[in-house]
Amino acid sequence: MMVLLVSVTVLLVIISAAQILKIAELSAISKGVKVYEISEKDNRVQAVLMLVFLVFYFSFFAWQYLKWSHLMLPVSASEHGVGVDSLMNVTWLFIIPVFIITHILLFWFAFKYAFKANRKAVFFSHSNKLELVWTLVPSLALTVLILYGLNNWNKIMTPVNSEEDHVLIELLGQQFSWGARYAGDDKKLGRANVNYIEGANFMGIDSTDNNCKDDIVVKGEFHIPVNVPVQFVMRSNDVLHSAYMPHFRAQMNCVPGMKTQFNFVPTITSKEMKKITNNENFEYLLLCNKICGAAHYNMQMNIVVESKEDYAKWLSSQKKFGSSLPNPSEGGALVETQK
Ligand SMILES: [Cu+2]
Repeated sequence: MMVLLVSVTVLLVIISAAQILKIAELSAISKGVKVYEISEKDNRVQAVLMLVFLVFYFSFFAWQYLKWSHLMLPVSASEHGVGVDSLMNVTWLFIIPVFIITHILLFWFAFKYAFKANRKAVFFSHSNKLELVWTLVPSLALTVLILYGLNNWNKIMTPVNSEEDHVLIELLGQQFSWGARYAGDDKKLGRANVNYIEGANFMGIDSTDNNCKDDIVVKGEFHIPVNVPVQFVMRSNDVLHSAYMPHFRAQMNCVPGMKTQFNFVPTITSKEMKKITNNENFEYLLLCNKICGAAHYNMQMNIVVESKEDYAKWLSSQKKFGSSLPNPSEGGALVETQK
C-alpha cells in the first residue's frame, strides 16, 4: 500500500513539473523570447562551469587522499612484497601525471573552445608524426610496466624448492572459516578428500595415510617463523574462496576440486609490526577475498609471525592429527570414515 502511494505521488510530481515547464515555455514564446536558441550567455556559463568542475574534481581527490590515506597498508611484511609495492609505485608514477595533465587539458579545452559565433574550427585531417607519437609513447610505457610486472610475477609464483628449509602449510577455506594444516616432522601433508569430512575432521584428512599421523590442524590462528620460506597449498571445501594475506601482499584463490599454491618469506614479526604501526592490537590477518556467502566478511584467521624458536615451541604444543585417532591395538578401527 505504502509503495503504491509513494509511486502515485512521484508520478504526480513528475506530471506537474512537466506541466509547469510547458506553461513557462509557452508564456516565454508568447512574449517573443526564442526559447530554443542557445545564447552567447548560455555558452559562457557552461564554459565557466567546466573550470569550476575541474577545481571541484581535483579538490575531491585531494580530500579523499587526506581523509583515507591512513587506512593504507603498512610496509610489506614479506620479501616479495617489497617488489610488489615498488611495481605499484612505478605504475602510479606513470599514471598520476598522465591523469592530472589529461584532465586539466580536457576541461581547459572545453572552457577555451566553447562555441563562439565568429570563430571557425581549424580543419585538421591527418598527421603521421602525431600518430606515431601517440602510438609509440603508450606502447613503450606499457611494455616497461608489463615486463617489470612479469619479472616480479615469475619470482613470486615459483614454488619453494622442497630441498630448502621451509614450512609447508595447507589452508582450507570453507563457508565461513579457515583451517590450517602443518605437514609435521615428515614434511608431507597426508592425503585429504571431501569424502572423509566427518565431525572434527573438517579438513577431510584420510586417516589411512601414514603421512597424516603427524599433521597438525589448527583453527582461529596459525603461526609462521620469520625469515623462513612458507609454502602454502590452498584448497576449498565448498565454493570459491580467496586466501588473502594483505600485509604479506599475498593472495590466491581456493578452488573446489583442485590445489593452488603461494609462497612467501615473512620478514617482520608480529611484535615488530605492532611497533611499526604504533598499534598494540595489530594482528596479521588471513582474510577471504571472494564474496562466498552471507558471513564472508567474518571469514578470517590471525597469523602470528615469530622467531624460529618461538614458532617451534608453539608447534610442539599443538595436537598431532594421529593422536586423535582411535588406537587399533585397543580395538578401534582406523578405517571407517570412507563413504
Ligand atoms: Cu570465503
